[in-house]
Amino acid sequence: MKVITFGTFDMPHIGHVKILNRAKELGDHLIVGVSSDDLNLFKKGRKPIYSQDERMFLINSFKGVDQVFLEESLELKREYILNYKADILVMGDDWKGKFDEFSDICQVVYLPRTPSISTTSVIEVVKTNHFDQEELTSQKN
Ligand code: C2G
Repeated sequence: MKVITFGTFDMPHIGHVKILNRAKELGDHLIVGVSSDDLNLFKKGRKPIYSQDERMFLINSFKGVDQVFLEESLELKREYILNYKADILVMGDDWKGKFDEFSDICQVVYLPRTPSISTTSVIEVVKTNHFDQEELTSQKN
């Protein structure tokens, strides 16, 4: 069974690893569409911290991942599913209901998101810690 999933996977974290592992458990071949830098600019209004080449390289290095490709448009999901002959589409449940239209060509499964972790929250922690560090340094001087 071939499983396909999509995502930005910027600064990969435990939530990403968990959904990839759980997606792999549903079949024997895992294909990951990594969204392009331009698609993210359009989707989230900013480019990811890691470039698309770095993100594809990182995701391809994960044990359970068999194949990666660049997701260049949200409108091409049906074509990607058909081209890669996927039997199952897996997404986190923040996308619940959004891909039900593809249930005519594959099984659509939404898995629960890992709580309390996101790329955005990691960026915030890094920013805050940087600020604290600056405060500490200025207090010392
Ligand atoms: N995810 C998760 N738990 C988290 C964070 C993310 O399970 N704490 C899942 C998301 O639900 C998604 C996958 O990890 O299925 C990738 O998440 P993102 O990198 O945030 O990708 P996203 O921007 O949702 O892109 O075509 C769809 C898009 O490309 C999906």
